[in-house]
Amino acid sequence: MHLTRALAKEVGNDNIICTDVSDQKYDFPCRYEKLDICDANSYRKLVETNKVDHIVHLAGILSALGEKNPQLAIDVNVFGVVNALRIAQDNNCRIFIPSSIAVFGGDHFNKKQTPADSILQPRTVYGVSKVFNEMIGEYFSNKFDMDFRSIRYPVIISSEKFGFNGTAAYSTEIFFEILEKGHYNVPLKEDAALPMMYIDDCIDATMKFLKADFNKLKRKTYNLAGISVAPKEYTIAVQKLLPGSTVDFKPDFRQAIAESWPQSINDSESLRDWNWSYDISVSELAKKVYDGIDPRYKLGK
Ligand code: AKB
Repeated sequence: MHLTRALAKEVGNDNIICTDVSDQKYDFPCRYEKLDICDANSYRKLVETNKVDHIVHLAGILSALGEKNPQLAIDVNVFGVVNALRIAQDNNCRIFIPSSIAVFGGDHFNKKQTPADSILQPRTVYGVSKVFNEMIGEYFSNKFDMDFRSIRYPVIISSEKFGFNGTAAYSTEIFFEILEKGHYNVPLKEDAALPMMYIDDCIDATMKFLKADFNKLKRKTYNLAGISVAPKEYTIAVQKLLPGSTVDFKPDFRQAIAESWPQSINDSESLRDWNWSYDISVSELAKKVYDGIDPRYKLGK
């Protein structure tokens, strides 16, 4: 939704088609088409009929939902991406496919300031599928001379009340729960630090990356660091915004996922190749989330 609006502003409302697997749920400034990206024929027909020259393929099943339904994650994150790459190759399209810090995992990488060229041994089907996305995308790019590029996103936080299918979705869910009930049980341990970024800043980074000169990019996939945020620090910032609220830390299955990921990321190549840098405080991050929440949820606060 956020990137669609940014892309429409960049290329013009008439030069973008937004798709999703469900009926249209949001007001977009551009044409909307219902599309299941696992249906290769429909995907191909939409691209070829409209002479699409740039595919931004965001469809994906996130980590926590993927662990509940691995087959769906494989269908969407693996076979759906193969559909996109084949269609892009046949139609000379540029293609962007997002990756994630979830590609990191196992015991053989540095969890602090994790460099882009680390051993990738993800422990989730989401992470495995994202490693595949990066590798198959790079293969298509090198074999068929395609403009494929990808960003390993950190935890992206929005102010919208939906899904909460990500491992660190607590960062948004906490506000809605506290605004409704005054209390929130954080599904991670206090010290489960993860790299995080607010959605608006993520969109700024993505647009900057998409506009970067492909010939100046020395790699296909780039780290994006955000800032390292521990639940304890974040909940203190939230409680300052919502005085009188209470939180507990009650780790669930998502704790094991969070522990397998980096605590902080080194994204020096992104600064070097496409001039990206980002630094805000945890309090500023929490305030961005809170300020972006629909006022209807804050009545009486
Ligand atoms: C997820 O699914 O949890 C990921 C992430 C790194 O937040 N998008």
